Amino acid sequence: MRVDSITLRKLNMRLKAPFETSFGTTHDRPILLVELESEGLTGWSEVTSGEGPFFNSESVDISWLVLREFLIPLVVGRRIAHASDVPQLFASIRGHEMARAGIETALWDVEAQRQGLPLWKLLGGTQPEIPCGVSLGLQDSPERLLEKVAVEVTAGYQRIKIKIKPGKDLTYIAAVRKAYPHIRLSVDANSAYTLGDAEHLRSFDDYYLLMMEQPLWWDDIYAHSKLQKQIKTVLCLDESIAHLRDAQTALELGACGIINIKLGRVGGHTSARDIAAYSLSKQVPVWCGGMLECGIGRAHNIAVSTLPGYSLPGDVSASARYWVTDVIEPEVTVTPQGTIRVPESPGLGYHVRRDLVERWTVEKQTFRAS
Ligand code: OSB
Ligand code: MG
Repeated sequence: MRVDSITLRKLNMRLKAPFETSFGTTHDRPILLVELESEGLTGWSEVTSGEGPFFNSESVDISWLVLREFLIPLVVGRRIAHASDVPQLFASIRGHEMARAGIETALWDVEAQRQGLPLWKLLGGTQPEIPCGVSLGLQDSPERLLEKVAVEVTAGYQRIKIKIKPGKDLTYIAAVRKAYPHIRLSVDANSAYTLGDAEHLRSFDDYYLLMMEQPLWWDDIYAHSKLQKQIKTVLCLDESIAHLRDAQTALELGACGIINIKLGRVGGHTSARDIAAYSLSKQVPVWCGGMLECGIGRAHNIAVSTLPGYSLPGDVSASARYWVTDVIEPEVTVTPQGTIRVPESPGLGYHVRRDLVERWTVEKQTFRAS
């Protein structure tokens, strides 16, 4: 596949409602899209960095700079046999997984189209229907949270994850568990606690949570291994896992019993697939996390979720939960059983609405081979 050109675009998209985590609130979501042209085909992807370096060290503007100055020059004009060869081309760049994933995943879309296959099948996916969960941001009161949970349980979602932080944890968890004794419930702290909170976190054991996601420092796997020894609730790592070696470290140290795989955070489909295969070999379940993506990132997440090892519902939910109008057609919808039926057409399997992409673009730059 010859990479003829790459176009970066920044879009401003407003979430239907603000999404609050322990590290901040997002309402206006800057969306960074990659459009990769190769021999008459167009691959699309979404760089999942946020508005600032709050989730990991990347941001939309930082990713744009790394793409423009370092990553795009390595691929534009080049012939690349397989999208899975891209990580090796980027071996000289450290970090910036979300920026790297932007190019790699767009090329996977091209490769799937070339072969006339849906992307999920090219990746080795085996599940034509995937189980879905939702992630609920921090709420003003337990009552307000219960209203939100009711909506999602009624819609059929198979797992409810609630965001927590110190001061907004036990009373919220207890309220949801009391109202819903049988749902699959998990919590996500986005690194809001320290090891000094171990005793407090142990009190969550009473609520038979499916998991507790990333309670401690974003970059500290060892600290999580110490916490895991002190609590019964299974830990899940999100922020701490940027590549396969992190997953190996985490499982060898006993730092978690579940891994959240985010395509951007781990650098793309090749890395995500390696982590899923490794986790499966260790009988550790994985699931696909979300970064408040528009339809393009959502479509890639759906493809990821079909792989062997994704045995828990992910944070991949309907477009309409976040967006008044999404940039893909059809929008992502969820069945009353809380599943997504995976598309069968080649590539991403969703049509990108260029009219909307153009209308919402606030910055654009195209790179061609010189
Ligand atoms: O930790 O999973 C997270 C959103 C932004 C940053 C971090 C996280 C999240 C979510 C959103 O939980 C999940 C989704 O996209 O539906
Ligand atoms: Mg998380």
